[in-house]
Amino acid sequence: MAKPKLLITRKLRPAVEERAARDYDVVTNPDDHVFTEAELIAACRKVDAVLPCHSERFTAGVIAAIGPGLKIIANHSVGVDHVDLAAAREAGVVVTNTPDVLSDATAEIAILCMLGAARRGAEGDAMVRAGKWDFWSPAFMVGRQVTGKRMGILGMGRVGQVTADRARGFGMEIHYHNRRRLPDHLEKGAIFHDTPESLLAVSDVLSLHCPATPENLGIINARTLALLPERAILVNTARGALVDEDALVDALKSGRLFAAGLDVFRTEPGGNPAIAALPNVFLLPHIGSATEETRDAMGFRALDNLDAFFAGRAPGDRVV
Ligand code: 8YV
Repeated sequence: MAKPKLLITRKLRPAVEERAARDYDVVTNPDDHVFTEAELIAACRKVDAVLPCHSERFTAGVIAAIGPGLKIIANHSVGVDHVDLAAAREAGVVVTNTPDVLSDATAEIAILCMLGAARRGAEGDAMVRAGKWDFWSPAFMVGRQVTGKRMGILGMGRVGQVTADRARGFGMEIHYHNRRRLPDHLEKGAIFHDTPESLLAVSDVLSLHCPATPENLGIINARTLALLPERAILVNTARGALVDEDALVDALKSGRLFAAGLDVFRTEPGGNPAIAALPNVFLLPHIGSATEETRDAMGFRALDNLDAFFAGRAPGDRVV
């Protein structure tokens, strides 16, 4: 039987590419560029399946233009906000993601962002590198300690839960808001808030872990930032679209917010120059899941979903 035709939109780990080439008739993107919409449509028209990252946007228009040949979008990401799920459902296209396997790596980055923001990591690093470290005093580069503070987790899914576990290591008191309250064995003593507002009011550090669903877009804005305790720290390793970046810049400039640690932005790649110009930010280029171990696991998980689908079984991580 002929192998199914699979488009892999971006460069993946060697072992993942090897396994894909063994089991599928693979079309790759040798120079690893972000496809234009037209390129994505043209490439997807020629295959049975696509294995994309969050950098490829499957809008309703794109899904309609691809037409009936494409059977499955097996994402190499846990987030699926780049796919119009209703349009995929309507078109009969199966959609899968890669949950669990990236929770540890992303929680590590959330803790890095928290500490980098709280302890002025970017400012200190830039100063030493630039040869501008010409002074020291006990009053110099004083940050905020996170040990013993309250950590608010907005969205207590898998990544939120692992981030909470890591923050417990700093003696932080964990608070969270989630659509549903977690059972005791997952809650582990964390304090549930039934609204985001109630959570924000107690969060010395607020870490975002909710998906960028339509109702969550801009959930961090001028109104909600004003609910945080004075001089709180915002951490975002989820999606840039959760935050009104103009309001964030205002809060960081005024000192209302002590600092922010951000791995994600509204515009990617690139970020936001107004945020990058501020001293009290610690910034990373969307690398939450970027470890060798996790990228291997994500690729294999996406292939597991494809294998199940083409063997006539239900893919384990079916979203649509
Ligand atoms: C990825 C992500 O960077 O999983 C997600 O939702 O944002 C990231 O893990 C990316 O899509 C890798 O393919």
